[in-house]
Amino acid sequence: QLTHPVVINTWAFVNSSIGAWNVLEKGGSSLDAIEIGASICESQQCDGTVGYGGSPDENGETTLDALLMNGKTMKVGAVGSLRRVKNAISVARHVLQYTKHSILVGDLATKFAVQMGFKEESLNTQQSKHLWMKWHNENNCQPNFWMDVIPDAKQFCGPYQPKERSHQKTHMLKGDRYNHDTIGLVAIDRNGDIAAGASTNGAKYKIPGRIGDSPIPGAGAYADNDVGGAVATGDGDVMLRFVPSFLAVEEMRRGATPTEAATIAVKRIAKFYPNYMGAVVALRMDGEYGAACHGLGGMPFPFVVRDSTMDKSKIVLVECS
Ligand code: SD4
Repeated sequence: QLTHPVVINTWAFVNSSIGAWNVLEKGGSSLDAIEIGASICESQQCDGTVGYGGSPDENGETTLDALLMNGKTMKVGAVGSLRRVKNAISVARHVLQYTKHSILVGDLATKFAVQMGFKEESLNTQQSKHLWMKWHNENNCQPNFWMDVIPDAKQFCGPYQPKERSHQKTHMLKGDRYNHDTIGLVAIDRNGDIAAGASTNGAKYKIPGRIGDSPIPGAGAYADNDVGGAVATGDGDVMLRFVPSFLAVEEMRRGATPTEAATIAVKRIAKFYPNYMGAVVALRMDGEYGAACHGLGGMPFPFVVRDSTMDKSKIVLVECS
């Protein structure tokens, strides 16, 4: 059955929408559209929170989380804490397509990626080094391995004792939306097949090894051809406990509109964590879409939509609870 393609994505990442739409318009699959859309954000380092060179961990390293889900086969491919490979969503695609597994993590995900032909290279940049250095300095740091890279590093001394793992405090700062900008996309192609996916470099100054919600099926993204799909963005440590993308899809299955479903998912989390920040975007198989958000410091949440009735990708703003 041929259908009208549509793609929605989190935040105002319009270039990803355009890339994904170009695939769908030519009759490409929703999986391809998600992969292309997310990889555009990865290479353009959207907001510094997707792709290489952003959100350094406590050791100063950027690592990547990504997930791709096929709503026709219910297959998933994901990578968590992927090191030294820039193309997280494409590695996730390889996990989905060429293995029987769903999630690979850390160095061994890197090894898999290299075996699949991906290039191994540092994900750190001058910008991520400076971000890390500033944070490290504010947290009473000592001379460290950046000394050869940043001569000023010599002046930062003292035993390095992270004060109450201070990334957690920064993470909750109201209005600090730049700590929370995962690209998440849901797309339906001409064959009526849905897919969803997400890609991020996670939370700044995280404990090395931490993964967020984005690579967890049902948390970062979820898709089911019978109903629709959803993606989530925000404070991943808290959000993943509620598998909000899965919840939004299940609410749509029970008859909720996409906006109602996203609202239910967002509010479920707020009941336990009133100070969290996050958003859920949902798409139903008939092309209807909606979103809801919580705690973005008074700012509305933007998401992008493109379907065949539009001549360009449209940014929609949602007021948060
Ligand atoms: C995480 N959810 O790792 C991600 C961060 C993010 O929009 O930006 N979400 O917690």
